[in-house]
Amino acid sequence: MNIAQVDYDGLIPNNVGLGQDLRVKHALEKWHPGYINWWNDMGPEGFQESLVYLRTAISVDPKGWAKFDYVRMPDYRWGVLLAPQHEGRKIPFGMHKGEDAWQEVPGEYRAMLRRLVVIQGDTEPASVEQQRHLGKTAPSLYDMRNLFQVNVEEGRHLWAMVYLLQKYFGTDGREEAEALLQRRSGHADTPRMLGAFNEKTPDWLSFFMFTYFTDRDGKMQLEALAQSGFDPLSRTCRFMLTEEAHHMFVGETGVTRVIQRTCEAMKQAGINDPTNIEAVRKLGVIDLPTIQKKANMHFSLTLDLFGNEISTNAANAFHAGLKGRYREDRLKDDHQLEGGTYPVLRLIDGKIQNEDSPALSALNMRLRDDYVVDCNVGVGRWNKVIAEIGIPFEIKLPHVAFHRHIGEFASIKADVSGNVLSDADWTKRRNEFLPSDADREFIEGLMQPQFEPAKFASWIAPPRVGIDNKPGDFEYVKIADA
Ligand code: BYC
Repeated sequence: MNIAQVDYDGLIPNNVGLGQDLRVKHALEKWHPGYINWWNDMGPEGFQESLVYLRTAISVDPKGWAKFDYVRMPDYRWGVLLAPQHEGRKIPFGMHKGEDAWQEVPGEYRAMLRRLVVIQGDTEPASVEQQRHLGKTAPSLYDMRNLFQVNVEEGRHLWAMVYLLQKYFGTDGREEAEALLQRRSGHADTPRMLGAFNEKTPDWLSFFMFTYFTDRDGKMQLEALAQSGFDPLSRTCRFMLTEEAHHMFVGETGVTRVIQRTCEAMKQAGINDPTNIEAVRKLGVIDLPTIQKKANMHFSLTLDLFGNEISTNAANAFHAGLKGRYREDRLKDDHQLEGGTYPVLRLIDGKIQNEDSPALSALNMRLRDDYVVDCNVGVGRWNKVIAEIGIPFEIKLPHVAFHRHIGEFASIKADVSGNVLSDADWTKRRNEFLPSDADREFIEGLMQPQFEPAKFASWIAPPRVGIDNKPGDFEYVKIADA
């Protein structure tokens, strides 16, 4: 079959020849009703009957893989799509470097690989669960559509991981696939696996920050897994990355539009002082210091997703050829890292300082460093918007030791500049750095739905261009009566 083309004939669109792979086809068809139940229970609340202008993947060819049309979300064609196989691909790093990439799971790495696939899979439905209430307060139909697009694609990413589990991991893979539908974000007894995916996404600024910061962790982790010597995982992640790019676009432009609206409203009202929070809030926009606090919160929660700075798990996964570095294929070294070192920020005698550590053990740190660089690019663009409108304020990413729950800095309290604070000082100053109850209440109060085409809530600017080049008054969601 033509791998770029997707077979839409069966229940599960795919480009992996499911029609000839009856065991896996049946396993996925058996899993399907549970998935639909999960989607109906935990997917976007109140809009399942609405028609949403969504893109659906019809090919894995980078030039034109998607088509746009109105779809009821439960009818979305979730499918299994892998990027094309590269003939003769070799394992690009670790002890097996240069050997043929694996087309089957190597027995000795089965448990490690399954754990990586399950953790990746678990984040996808978690984010849908976290965002399920947001449709009701969408600031426009454009934004509502983007939210739902992100949601259905996270659903598809779950399918991607479930396919790997069902095809390559036998009975335990099937059990893991079931368990992915059982855990729930924030549930006291059966929570999702990683911390940030059990937090609430209570409002749209959080949604934009989440898609900017946390989906970007998704990008980094997927890039690292796309290097995998286990070829089906690599190919799956490569295609997921093309979808992930839109999610980060939603986050980056979402925050940009919030910032732009705030600065424009301030200018118009003749307010130049960004710390005059009361006056700014009276304009029906979100003040810049509160936007900064939201960024502090989501950035720090996301840093926890990189695991411990020094990690044997990460070293083992690299050594085995299962999880590489960010864009391993573009790096110029021996790709084995046996003797190398990497500077790791650590807590030494109560002080935060760099220490050279074995490069293999420092791989989480290295990926996190690459992540911070990537985050700063968009932050620079946000600051350009503020500067162009002429408000004296800059968004800054907090220090990596700030507000951490995993790793070196979980045991201390630090301010946004990385100064270590006593518990008492932290308690006193916490609301300087993170959203307070009052900040949350203010933002919640602003979250009034705006469902008329071409209209936007008071606190966000319209986008510069529409989705799929649609005009400004396009009805991105045709809302069905509940
Ligand atoms: N929360 O050796 P360590 C995305 C555990 S986002 C709870 O440092 P490792 C998306 C760890 O499991 C990307 N527990 O761990 C975004 C280990 O426990 P065990 C998701 C944590 O393995 C938006 C122990 O602590 N993909 O796609 O080096 C929307 C020792 O830790 C946490 C991946 O993450 C935590 N934050 O690093 C939708 C890729 N951190 O096993 C989707 C797959 C650590 O000793 N995962 N622990 O009991 C991995 O590569 C790694 O497992 C991790 C952790 C980076 C997560």
